[in-house]
This record gives sequence, structure tokens and C-alpha cells, in this order.
Amino acid sequence: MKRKTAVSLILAAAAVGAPVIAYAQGLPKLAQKKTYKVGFAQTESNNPWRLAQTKSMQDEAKRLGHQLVYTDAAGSAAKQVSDVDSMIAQRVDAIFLAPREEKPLAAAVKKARAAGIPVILLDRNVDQKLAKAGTDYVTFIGSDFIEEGRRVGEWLVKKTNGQAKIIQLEGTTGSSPANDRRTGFENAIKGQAGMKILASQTGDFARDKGRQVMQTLLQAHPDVNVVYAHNDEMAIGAIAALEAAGKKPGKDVMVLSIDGGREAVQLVADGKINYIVECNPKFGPKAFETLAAYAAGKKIPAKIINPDREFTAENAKQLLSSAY
Ligand code: GYE
Repeated sequence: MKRKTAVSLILAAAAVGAPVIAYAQGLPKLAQKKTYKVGFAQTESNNPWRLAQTKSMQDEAKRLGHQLVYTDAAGSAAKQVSDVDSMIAQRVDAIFLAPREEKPLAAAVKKARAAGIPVILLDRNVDQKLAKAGTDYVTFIGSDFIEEGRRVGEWLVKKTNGQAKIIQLEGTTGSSPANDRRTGFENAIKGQAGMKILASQTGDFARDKGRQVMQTLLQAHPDVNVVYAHNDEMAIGAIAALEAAGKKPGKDVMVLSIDGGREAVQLVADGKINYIVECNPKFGPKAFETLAAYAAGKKIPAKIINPDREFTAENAKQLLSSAY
């Protein structure tokens, strides 16, 4: 490591009042202890997915006797950066971070590392050009978002014989699931001459934003026959917009989504959503198990990928009770 970088790490640690420990290379160590004071920096709490994730983290921390320092960035990457700063100032033993956006939170990861605090990324990733697993953070635990998008695209190609006029409702701009769910889906339909994305716009992973965007896009593209939403919340918003415009979701316009919360799986059973790839929010057990393995000096892979199911008209009723 160049001297200049080492000096800036020391300055960063000093600036947050942390003891000046600069790790020239590799990750900060985590002492093996029975219980820890761990941070969990959540992105927002405006949907059932986030609430289920927070509950899973809190339940597991409680079960194991850990102290969980919880923050909610309320949909602001800037607030999440300062939430991580405050965890560093409180000298937590480790930080679980669900980075709202890929770029701004990469800097927060590096700051924690410079202060000697290991970070485990949960559910969203940071920009891989700016921060690396095994060096800046321990690992990423979550779904393979490219694969999720690809599965939706392949299902659609099969179901429609490659004929579709699509509106895509993207997740939060600059977030890894929005970037990757788009890439996976668009790659899967690329070779299909009969498939066209009429419009693609962000609904910020939020229900009412999804509804508003869909309402506007419907006026510009009344010939749409497929909506691909990057999460359930926007799909449910889109269903409201379709119904308000006198269209039958699931029939006149196919609705495809990712997450698989109970409300959405019920809509699959009702025939209003056609296909969902799951993205499971219950991270607690895996997160704390990984933390213990890291403290024990075990080798941790750069990515730990959650398995995702899928929900269709055929299995929705049967799987409903197992959806979060
Ligand atoms: O799909 C969405 C949430 O980051 C994987 O964020 C997560 C996504 C999830 O708000 O509903």
C-alpha cells in the first residue's frame, strides 16, 4: 500500500474519534467472543421486505444475545453514510450493511475498514470497482440479482413465444438489484425480435411511485401487454394503475415481479400477477453464522448466494403460507 493511502486511513480513523489502527492490507480481525455489539444499517422501512429483513436480524441477534445497533436510513444514501459513521464512533465490533446505492456506500465500507471494523454486506452490493470482498468488506450475502432478472426474462420468452410489449419498472437508481435485475432480464430477451421494451423507468422500489409511473407510461403506451417490475411493491402499484385504466392485470397485461411477499403471492393465486422470482429477506441466521465463522478464522467466500424459489399460478396457493 502506498504511504499516502495509509496516511489517509489513519486520518480517517482519527477524524471519527477511533483509535488509530490502520490496516495496511486485508480485513480487520474480529476477536472471538460469545456476544458482540453489531451494527445493522438498514436502507428504509417502507415495505414488507425491509420489515421482514429487520425482524429477522433483530430476532436472531436476540436469540444469540448480541446487542444490535439498528439504524434506518429512511431512503437516503447520505443518511446511511452518516449512520455508518455513527456506528464507527460507537465502536461496534462489526457492521452489517444493506447498501442503498452502489457508489456512495462503497466509501462508507472503506471508512469502517480503516477504523478496524469488519463489514458484511447484506442483500445489496457496492460498486465492485470501488470496494472488494476480502479486502474492504468480508463478504456479500444475498440473492443473485442477474439470475433473478434472467429467470423472469426466460419465463416470459417461453410463455409468450417471444412476443411482448413491455414496460419495465426499475428499482432504486444506482442500487445493485435495480442494475442487475435489468441486466439479467434484458440479456434474456435480447435475441427476440418480437419482444420490445416500450419504456423503462424507476419506481424506486416503492408502491405508490410504481403506481404513478405506470399511470403515466400507460398513457404513452396503451399497447403494453407486459409489466416487469423489479419488486412486488411496484408490481402492486402497477396493478392499481392498470385497474384504474380499465385493464385486467394478469390477463390484458401480464405482471411479473421479484420478491415473493405474501400479499404478492396471494395476487399470483388470484391471477393478477403471473410470475414472481423469490428474493428472500430472512437474513438473520445466515448473517450471524457468517460473523461467527469469520471470527473463528474460517475462510469466507466473496459471495454467499441465497437460493430463490419461484411463484406461479400452479404453486402459489400451496406456497402462500411459507411466503414472508
Ligand atoms: O427486492 C426490494 C427491496 O435489495 C434485494 O430491496 C433488495 C430489494 C428488494 O426494497 O423489495
